Amino acid sequence: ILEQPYLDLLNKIMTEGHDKSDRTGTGTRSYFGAQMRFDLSKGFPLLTTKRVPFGLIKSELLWFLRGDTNIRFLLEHHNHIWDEWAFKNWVTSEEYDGPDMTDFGLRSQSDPEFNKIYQTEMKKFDQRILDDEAFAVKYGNLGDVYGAQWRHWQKRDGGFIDQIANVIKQIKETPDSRRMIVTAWNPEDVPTSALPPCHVMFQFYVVDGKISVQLYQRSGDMFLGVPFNIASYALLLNMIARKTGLKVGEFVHTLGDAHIYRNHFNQVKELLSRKPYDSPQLWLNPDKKHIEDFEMQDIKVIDYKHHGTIKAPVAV
Ligand code: UFP
Repeated sequence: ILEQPYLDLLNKIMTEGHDKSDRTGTGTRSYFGAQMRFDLSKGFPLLTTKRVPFGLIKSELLWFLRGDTNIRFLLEHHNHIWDEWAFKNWVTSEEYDGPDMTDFGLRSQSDPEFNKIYQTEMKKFDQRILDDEAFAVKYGNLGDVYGAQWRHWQKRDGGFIDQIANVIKQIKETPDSRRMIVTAWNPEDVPTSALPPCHVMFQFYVVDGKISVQLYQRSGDMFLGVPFNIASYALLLNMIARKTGLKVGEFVHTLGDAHIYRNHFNQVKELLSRKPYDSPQLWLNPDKKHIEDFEMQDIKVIDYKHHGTIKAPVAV
């Protein structure tokens, strides 16, 4: 069972984790320094014990790989996972003159009346990003998020570094290298960033014609975030393998603070009571090779058999 390491880690956190307060005020049970290994030659680690929306994972990864940091591309693909961050730029700007949106994240969860107003404002915002290019340039851009760090890391001398292109070159030319790393963590930006990178860095490793990747994730919401993160890096590794002509090896997922929010405990119990299915397979269009050429329809999971969705509140 490909997702077994994930299920085992949930179990370990529930039984051995420490109850701990956190930034969001929700409270978590947390375990520090955990590792899951997924052998990607066996299948694609999209969870089967609940439905994970793969379309969102695809469009987000394509967005990162394009070096795009504007939510417009995501909205064009009906992906709303980064909306709040751009919305915050807008509602805290001089130009915004709509209803008061102070603390919209918390209030939208606790106040149903406010939530309606918030949803309406968010819809208007999204539509304007799609319809009005100048508005999108101004308020849709998230600045230093993964797309920027991966593909155009700003240098002090004014130039930039394309870490993805560099690492692909290394994999091809010096596959034994122990320096094949992409990093997103920039200590200079952290104090001013709304969401410092969760996926801090990843490293590639090549042996016997197979390529593996290890991710260091500083903080993982095990129920909501981590299933996305697993699928995203598994997809990335498959694309890099395609590009470099190697077979896929393992995805090694290392976590710093691996936590389950207190208001996800019941959902976790439900998930752990379910019997996993065989994992799906990933299909990449055989005519595509370059990472930049992939589009949504070039990436599919096949034979994805899964249990139903389990809803859980997002901690903000
Ligand atoms: N989180 C994830 N995966 C991600 C992401 C966020 O699990 O890809 F962007 C979760 C981890 C944590 C919260 O629960 O979001 C971020 O909060 P903090 O910065 O305080 O760690």
